[in-house]
Amino acid sequence: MLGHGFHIERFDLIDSTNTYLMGKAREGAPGGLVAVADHQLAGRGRLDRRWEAPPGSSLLASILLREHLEPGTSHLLTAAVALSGAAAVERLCGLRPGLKWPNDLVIGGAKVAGVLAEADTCAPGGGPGTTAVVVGIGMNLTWPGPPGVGGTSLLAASGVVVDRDLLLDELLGELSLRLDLLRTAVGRETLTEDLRGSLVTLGTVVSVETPGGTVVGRARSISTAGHLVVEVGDDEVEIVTGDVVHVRPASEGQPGAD
Ligand code: BT5
Repeated sequence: MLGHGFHIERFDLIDSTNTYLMGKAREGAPGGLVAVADHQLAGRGRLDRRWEAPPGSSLLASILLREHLEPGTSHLLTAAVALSGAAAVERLCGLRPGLKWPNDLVIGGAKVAGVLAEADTCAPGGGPGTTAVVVGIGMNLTWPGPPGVGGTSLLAASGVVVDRDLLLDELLGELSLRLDLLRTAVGRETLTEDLRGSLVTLGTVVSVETPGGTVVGRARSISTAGHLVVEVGDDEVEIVTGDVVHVRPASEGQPGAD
């Protein structure tokens, strides 16, 4: 147990910290439960993708949250964890990762961490009107990710070998501040501004793979619901879910992989 109102369970080996905590949520476990593992056998990304990490190379953690969420604000939970991760890295490594919509932390365009949020509106427990949401984060400490995915590690980017438990402690301290912000309208506006200011995606030309096809245009903003607003010709397209597969500043003539 560390401070900040979180209760931490540690595992040498687990299938997935997200899967584990979702099971605990369905058993009625309280918000604030954290699972952290040295190694996952079935680490997950979005859309059934894999999150890979050799044993001991990464922060692999999930947090069960049971917040009263105003309609359309659930993306702020993902943002709160991502921003907390970035702030914790800045404190320990002296450099601040940017956020890449919708759920990556990047340094110099390379992915150093990914966030996965999963909700179960039927899970018992929690106060009236609260939803069980498990937010997981995988952050590369010493391994830059699998070949060919354009990843990096904190070690490669900053030269610092970050202690996993210290990083988790910093992240949870930052998160508890942001959970307080989530609980008021003014705080949510502050969080949204922080998100907008941290998103390296905004202002760049993006190609986004969406379920409905590829959208190419300039990323203009994030809607209050967390959707990416892309300017395509004279129109604005609001993207609910997708992968930014390609980003370049408008001033550059040639595309560059993000
Ligand atoms: C994510 O998904 O980026 C969310 C990753 C969340 C992982 C954490 S670990 C703790 C918790 N428990 C879990 O089971 N999951 C969470 P997505 O945007 O779908 O990105 C997945 C893609 O990132 C993969 O398809 C690979 O291309 C790439 N990838 C996999 N492992 C990586 C790594 N270590 N570093 C960089 N990229 C990676």
